Amino acid sequence: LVVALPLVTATASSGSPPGGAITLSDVIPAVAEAIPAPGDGFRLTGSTTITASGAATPVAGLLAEALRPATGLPLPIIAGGGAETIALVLEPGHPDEGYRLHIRSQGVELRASRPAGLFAGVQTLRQLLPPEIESKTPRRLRWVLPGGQIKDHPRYAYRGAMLDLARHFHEPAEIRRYIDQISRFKINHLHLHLSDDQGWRIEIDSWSRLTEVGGAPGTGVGGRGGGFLTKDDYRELVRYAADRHITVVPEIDMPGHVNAAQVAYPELTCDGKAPRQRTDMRVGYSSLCAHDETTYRFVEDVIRELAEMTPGPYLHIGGDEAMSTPHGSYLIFQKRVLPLVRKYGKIPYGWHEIAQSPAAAQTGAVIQFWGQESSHPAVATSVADGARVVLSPADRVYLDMRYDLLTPLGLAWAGHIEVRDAYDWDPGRLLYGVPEEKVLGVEAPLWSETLRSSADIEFMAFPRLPAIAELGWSPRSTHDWESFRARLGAYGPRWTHQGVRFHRSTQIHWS
Ligand code: TNX
Repeated sequence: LVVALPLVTATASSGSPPGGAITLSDVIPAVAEAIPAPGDGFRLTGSTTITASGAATPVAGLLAEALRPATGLPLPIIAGGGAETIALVLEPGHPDEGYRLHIRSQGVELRASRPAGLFAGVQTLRQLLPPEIESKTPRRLRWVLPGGQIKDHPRYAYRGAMLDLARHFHEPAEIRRYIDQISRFKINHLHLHLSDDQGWRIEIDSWSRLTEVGGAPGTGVGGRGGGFLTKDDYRELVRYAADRHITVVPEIDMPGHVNAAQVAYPELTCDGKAPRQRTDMRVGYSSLCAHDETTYRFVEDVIRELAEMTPGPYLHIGGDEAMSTPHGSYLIFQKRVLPLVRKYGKIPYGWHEIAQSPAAAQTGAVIQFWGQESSHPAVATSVADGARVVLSPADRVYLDMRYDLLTPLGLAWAGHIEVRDAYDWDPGRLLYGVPEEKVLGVEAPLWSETLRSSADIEFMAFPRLPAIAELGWSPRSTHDWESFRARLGAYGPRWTHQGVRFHRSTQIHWS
């Protein structure tokens, strides 16, 4: 007998007062539905266990790893149930990545159809414990989860973050750190921008000078930094991300943004002459040659090798700012290259300029919209003909834009983006002619011209990334700036405990 639970839609919570009790709705991204049962909370103690078996076990491992340092509790993972346990249960009937969390004084049940749903539920559970749970050393505290039920699932299947490794290389350890942080907000795709005019950051066996030359020291903006991912580095990152239910989306940017490749291989230019190496921040000056078969030999080799090491469904071919590619050549190029992605089993993905090519719709491509306008006829036409869209409007979600005039890092060509600008828009209604059901999701790109360290990355991503994560995950009905800013303010101490140097936006009352 299946009894429908009397769940209510979460209403805007005003967040907890500093030091006040955490309630079931104090989560980022906002949960779809919650019914609190105050007074029926579950307390973690020395006898608490985590119950899991089969495919739920790795998620239980991550939960235990998250809770042990601050609580100092053993929290053993056991196969059979029992009293005082947090049970991770896999069972059919829940939406993709959705989960149910039921917290009672006798125990906790987290249910989902697949491990991704359990992982999402675990991120919720962590936020329901006091901020000190983020401490790396044991704290003496009452570790109580608030009682009640949560039923949650994502609004969009694709919730992404992009990191630019080309303008400044970021080491695998820095990428893993970012993966850890974005996974807390239920981001499920990490897009890596692996090549640009300055550098080439992924090893390709059949064209080895790409990284020998394009990944050499001094290939970052301003001649600083350098480096690249070996194939093993990349595979290891893919695995690390997958353990956190994040799919890696690799991007090779073309036909523009290819100066580094052309320095390594002058035959990739139309005149065969090697261009000079460039580490300035200008864009739009380089182009592959659409009329030369060498181009397609190169592109096919790169796509093949990249597809081979990428288990995820998407392969991003860039396509943006090809200002020195004549329009006709751009169309010829895309007509050849978009189907090549399909040939190697991947879904073609590109910046919205690819919408100019009928091949985008024909190949069922995903178009990443980065414009600032509310109407884009080429994108709307592509969508009507079969393409889907990921939304990255530059004036809302570009994490490399400054917050305000005083921001010490970042650029400002798409304006200043404060937390409220990042939060207050609706992906389902952004673009005329792009209906909600054609929106695959949202993505927050972080371009690295001005960013080098993890501290730089974190300062720009936090607290805006959680705003975009909420747009991607939470139902439209929960959208509420006052609720979001209260929950964000209460999140601040968690970052502080983690050692994340976030931007203390003056729009937020930080606790
Ligand atoms: C535009 S948006 C770019 C990048 C720059 C970025 C800086 C897009 C697809 N291309 O080449 O890094 O602006 O904000």
